[in-house]
Amino acid sequence: GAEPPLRLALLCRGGHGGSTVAATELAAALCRRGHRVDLFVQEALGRPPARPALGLSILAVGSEPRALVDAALTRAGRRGYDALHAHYARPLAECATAIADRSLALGPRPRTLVTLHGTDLTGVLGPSAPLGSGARLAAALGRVDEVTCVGEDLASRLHALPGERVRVSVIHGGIDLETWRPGQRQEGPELVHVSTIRPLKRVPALVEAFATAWRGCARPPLRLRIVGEGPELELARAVAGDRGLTDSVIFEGAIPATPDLYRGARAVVSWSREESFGLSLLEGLACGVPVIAPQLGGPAELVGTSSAGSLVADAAALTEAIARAASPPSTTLRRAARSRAERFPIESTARRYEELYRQKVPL
Ligand code: GMT
Repeated sequence: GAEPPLRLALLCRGGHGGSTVAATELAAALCRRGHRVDLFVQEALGRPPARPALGLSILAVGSEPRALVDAALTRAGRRGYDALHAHYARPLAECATAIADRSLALGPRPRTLVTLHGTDLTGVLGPSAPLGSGARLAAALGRVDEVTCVGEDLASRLHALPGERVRVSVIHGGIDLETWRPGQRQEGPELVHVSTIRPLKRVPALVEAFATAWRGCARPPLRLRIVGEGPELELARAVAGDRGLTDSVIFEGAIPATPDLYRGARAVVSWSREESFGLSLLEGLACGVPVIAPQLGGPAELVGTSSAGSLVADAAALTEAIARAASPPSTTLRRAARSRAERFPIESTARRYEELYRQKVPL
């Protein structure tokens, strides 16, 4: 017969980061499948779920891990959770383990899962990471039932962690294809960039490439619309000012991205130094917008061998791709973008996680 609905707790950081958007949209998709989900956020959500979802509760608990654990145990009550799913490894993996340990008094131990989204793994690898942080991450991952990654490339980096090899499944991120779809074209030709404007997003260099593409041109034929806030916002703004592009590079601040932001854009563009998935690129593709992105990790997995975008290896190739965007994409290209996005429905992502939530804990 039909399996009973699950009672789930998803834990995420809150704010505007991609891991939080991914957790929120997964929570909403799980509710549409009939489950009840409590989404615990450390800070307020930057953006609500794209569609309201019955059975979804969002609980802001602050940044203190202990407060999150206590709030989840109170909320769990006698019935307890079937599974606890942390989005972003630390400290949320430890929180999930602590909640599961302390739930034992109530009944069966809930399943524990951690999804690695990117910098939660890559930020602790390599010489610039604080000493011992890789070991702490490995220990945290060693204590949960399942570890998943949002992309193949990210998963391939796990072997660099110290200690025993961590078993991992790749479950790509997904998108609500009902909400994110092509529609009325927006006014004026433009490129769209959405990010948290941190150094790894290389936004000043993106503005520089945009300036180089139109050097010597009195008025660029395209605008570059930048959505987001972060530590390199002022630097990016200064580059635009220095290059005389204050009218052509538009900084929107941290407004929530919507389908209307992308619709009709010439391309959605990223120049990240690393990107394990690339949710905003996928939002653009789903709206029928081709991507211009670095030839690495998530963007390469999203575009695959399709013609849905230009994957560029260096700043010169980025500049060329931006210059080519002066002509509008063909209908064939817009269709290729949409059909590539259709490989990543959030329902499939939710189904894969549901299988992991239901697996029995080995005795
Ligand atoms: O990209 C960000 O600024 C936020 C970051 C996060 O961890 O919240 O995003 C990561 O997770 C997203 C959702 O899975 C992915 O789309 C991003 O590619 C990934 N960021 C990086 O790998 C740098």
